[in-house]
Amino acid sequence: MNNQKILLEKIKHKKAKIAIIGLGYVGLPLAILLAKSGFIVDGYIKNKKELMSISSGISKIGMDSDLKKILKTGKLSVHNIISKRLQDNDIYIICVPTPLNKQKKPDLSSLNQVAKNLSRINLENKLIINESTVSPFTTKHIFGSLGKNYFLVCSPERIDPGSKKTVENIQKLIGGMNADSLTLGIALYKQILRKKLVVVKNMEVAEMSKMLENTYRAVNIALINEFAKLADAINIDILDVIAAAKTKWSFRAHYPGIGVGGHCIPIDPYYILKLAEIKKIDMQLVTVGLSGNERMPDYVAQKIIKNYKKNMKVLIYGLTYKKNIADLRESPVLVLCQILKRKKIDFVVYDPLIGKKQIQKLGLRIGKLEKVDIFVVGTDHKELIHDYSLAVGSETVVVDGRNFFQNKVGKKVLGIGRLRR
Ligand code: SAJ
Repeated sequence: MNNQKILLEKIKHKKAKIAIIGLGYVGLPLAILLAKSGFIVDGYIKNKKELMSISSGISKIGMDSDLKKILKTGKLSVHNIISKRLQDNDIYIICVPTPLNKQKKPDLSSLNQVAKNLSRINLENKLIINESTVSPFTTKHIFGSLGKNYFLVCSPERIDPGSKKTVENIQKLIGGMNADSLTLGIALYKQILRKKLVVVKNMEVAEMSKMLENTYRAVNIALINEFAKLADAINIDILDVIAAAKTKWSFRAHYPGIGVGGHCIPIDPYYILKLAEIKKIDMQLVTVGLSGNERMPDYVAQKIIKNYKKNMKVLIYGLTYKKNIADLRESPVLVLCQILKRKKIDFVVYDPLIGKKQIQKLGLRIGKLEKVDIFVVGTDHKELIHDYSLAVGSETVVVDGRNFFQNKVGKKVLGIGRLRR
């Protein structure tokens, strides 16, 4: 039996030992799912503190009870990435971050570090799967020449933090370096995914699709933000307009807001812009869209500044990048806070999901839910529905950065593209 068949049999009988490199929003749910399905899974991370906390069943992504249960079975264990155990695995699923550096260029340092670790072991007859978000040809460039006779696929992650969509229920793409690699990748995911895999021609199609998916979302959010600003100027309610446009089959609704945060949408398009720059292809629609989104915190700040008088009490409610998850990464509300600080506007913040220590670490002052002069909706967590009445009095001006309020509250509600109420 040839090497590919040997690994295929191991996958089919759940005997393949799986390494998940990176145990964050992508890697940890995947590790738990694979372990629950019966595989032996080794999670690898480089941060010692995180390693200790995950090994004790504490995850920063709110999967503690699942994690504790699966750790008890012994099917999942957590190791340092430099552990010799790495060479005993058969399959390596890479789920490390691909952020931007200060110049908003791709930062592939985590991926390159993983490649270095893998290049030190004998990869013969093993399978590498890249789930990290990269632009076309990156998977091949970084993981395509680490040794002989190993297999390589790209299957970009499609996690949606905070939603009910869980890993096993999300349709995924997969593209292989060659047919044998693809067969192995499909066999593995078939063991855990409920949704049929979408097999694409090669790894580059998978990489480029992920870029298109998230750039499409970023640019469409930018478009609706621009329409919302015009709606503000002509006093038409943008939500009425979107509701009307949604009746057209080819219109996909996006909604204006205080800005675009998270580790995907505001980040991934810069990866495709870098490739376009190298290939001297003009993608200014993407560039202009991204900067339009990045200006939204300032658009909201202007509404606060216009209504602010010295010594007014200002409360910003909700700091995270989107509702109902405790994730501050790239949050536009933090950009708003910096703008208000620069304008010497005194404010306090309140977020039901973010602890006091974390808020203080951000250099922000925690406020109480009590009557204020200006109440700013930074993030519309589900708790807002009852929290707001503690802070919004009859004279409170509400600056609604998420168009949460459908009716008038306080003295007036200033939304983004909403009728002044
Ligand atoms: N946002 C808007 N208007 C919108 C939608 C989102 O301003 O109409 C803002 C959100 O407030 C947030 C940011 O954009 O600040 C990103 O929102 P998101 O809903 O796209 O949330 P993410 O970052 O968790 O996006 C994830 C992504 N998943 C992956 O990349 C694997 C993204 O591809 C998905 O489209 C998205 O989930 C989803 O909701 O499906």
